[in-house]
Amino acid sequence: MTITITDQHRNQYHSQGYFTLKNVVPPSQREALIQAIKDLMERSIQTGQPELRWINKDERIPGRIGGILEPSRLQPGFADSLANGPYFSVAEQILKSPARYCVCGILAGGGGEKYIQGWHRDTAPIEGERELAVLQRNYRLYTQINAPLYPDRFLQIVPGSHLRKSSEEELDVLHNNPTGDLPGQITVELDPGDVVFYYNNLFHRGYNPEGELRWTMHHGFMVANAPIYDVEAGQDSWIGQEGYIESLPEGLQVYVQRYLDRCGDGPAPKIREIQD
Ligand SMILES: O=C(O)CCC(=O)C(=O)O
Repeated sequence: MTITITDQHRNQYHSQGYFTLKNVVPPSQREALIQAIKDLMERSIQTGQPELRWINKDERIPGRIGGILEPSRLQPGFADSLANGPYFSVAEQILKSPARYCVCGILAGGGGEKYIQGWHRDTAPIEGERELAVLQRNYRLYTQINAPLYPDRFLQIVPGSHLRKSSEEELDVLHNNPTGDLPGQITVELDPGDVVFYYNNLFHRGYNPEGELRWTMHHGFMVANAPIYDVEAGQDSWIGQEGYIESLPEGLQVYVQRYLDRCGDGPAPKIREIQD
């Protein structure tokens, strides 16, 4: 599916650090994903593989699931949704560059299990002399999405906090009460079919204090020619297996191949640092 983003989307992403596309994942794709998650759970229960973290196994309530393209967790529905959905092509428009696979997973929760993250930037320091330089460098390299299969009111963000140093007030909360409120915070309201694209160094957190049902796809995209950073390194151990890339739908192969093409021998640079 190809979606062309508008100047309004670009401007909002630049000034606020995110935008939402409403109703862009059709019901058929969402149903296929729900079935894929159910199949994965049954496989895990029947064979013991893959091991999943369960909130309640009897009620089939899984915890967060990472690495959904790894052979042990891969379901055709996961790969098809990435091949046919709007994710990579919109990420490329945001990054103004060819993109590559970086990470893919599912923010799963429910069963009353509380999920309250501390406020954070994923891949930048919250203070210090390199804070701004890392924020600016990584802004050009990476973007990510949440795409819910059920209504999702669990991502909180501070719009506009992504390309500036943390304020004194923010640092006070982060150091002394990291699960407290931040000035200007909002909840991103998503319904099935919606996708939020956001820069992961926007101050954000997952916040689901009642442990309500959540199955939300969560994927990250890197500029194709960026080095393989520490946070995504090592995935060539399965992407590089003979026949793996060819087993994926054609529309996904190129993005995963680009990951492999960037793998080298040296140590992966640290994404939270600027190398001198
Ligand atoms: O739960 C969410 O929506 C955000 C997840 C997140 O920020 C993280 O895992 O770093």
